Amino acid sequence: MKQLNRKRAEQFYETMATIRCFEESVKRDSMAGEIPGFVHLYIGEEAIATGVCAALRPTDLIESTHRGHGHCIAKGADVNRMMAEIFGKETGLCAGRGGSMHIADFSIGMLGANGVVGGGYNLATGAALAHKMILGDDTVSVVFFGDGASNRGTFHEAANVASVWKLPVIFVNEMNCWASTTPYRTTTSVENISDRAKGYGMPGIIVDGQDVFAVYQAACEAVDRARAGEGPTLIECKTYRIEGHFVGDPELYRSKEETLKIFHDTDPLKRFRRDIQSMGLMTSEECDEIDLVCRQKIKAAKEYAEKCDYPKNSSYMDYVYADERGKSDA
Ligand SMILES: Cc1ncc(C[n+]2csc(CCOP(=O)(O)OP(=O)(O)O)c2C)c(N)n1
Ligand SMILES: [Mg+2]
Repeated sequence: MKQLNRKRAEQFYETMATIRCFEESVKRDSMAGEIPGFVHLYIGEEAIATGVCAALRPTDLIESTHRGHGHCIAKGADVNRMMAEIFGKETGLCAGRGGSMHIADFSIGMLGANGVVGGGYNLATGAALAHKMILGDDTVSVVFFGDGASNRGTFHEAANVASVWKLPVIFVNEMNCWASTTPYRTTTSVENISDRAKGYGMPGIIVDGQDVFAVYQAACEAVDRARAGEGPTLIECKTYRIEGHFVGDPELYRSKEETLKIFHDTDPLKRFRRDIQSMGLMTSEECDEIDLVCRQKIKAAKEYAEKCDYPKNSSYMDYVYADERGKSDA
């Protein structure tokens, strides 16, 4: 059983606050038309990426979704280069070619966000297979996925092979009650996504996704299991999608009042603040100080992204091929 000490509390709060500030900044800039392409925000779901990634080693791997900024930050991505990527700049983590939905940074084990819903399972499972069978180390691979994504065939294929071959994969479901405009109950055959684990012979765990420490504890157990060669675990984190599906979504399918009330009652940052204060681990002033540092960090990231250059037109073929065939002279 892990203990919540001051160092860990600070780390959790800072990661969640960084994600929140990052997303609020991206939301403003996307609404102002400064960001190309669709943006999907992680506001209200910060505890999941934070708790899971805190249970991992830097060398462990994650596969993310279209809603992936929080996963990148929690795994340790540089926020300046993330912001530059979202703005489409050459200094971005993928040289401005990927944007919000395709951020990757292999140097920190972030194998990629993914615009293809359900596109991450087989990449994460394949990476786990490679580490277990070829590289022969005890690296663990995590795939984040939504409730809607759990209905893709790729989930069922990956879960089956991961279980049969006892691969070190952790399936982390972000059960936020919505898949785009469709409510969970109208599209999904099971009461809980974790029920699906039974069909694949792996443990299926439900955790309160608004409680960062609960997520961390569940992730630590799944990581231990995976490293010990006992195979995959499915962790279902109950959360709620506070923002529209994408920035600019008119949200005609649900009431704003209801969403705001849920956020008011379940905001993972406010809740963690209350918890750590009542446990005497951090004061309100110390949390405010972290908030301030995060705001400054994200303001600097935005300034960095704005001043960087867009890729040159002549470089449009760069990175199209893995070898040098597509490389321009510029
Ligand atoms: C293969 C595929 N089908 C459909 C889409 C369109 N689409 C983008 S996000 C989304 C909903 C995903 O819902 P969920 O998996 O619950 O993730 P959430 O957005 O709630 O985080 C859909 C249908 C897509 N990008 N890829
Ligand atoms: Mg969803």
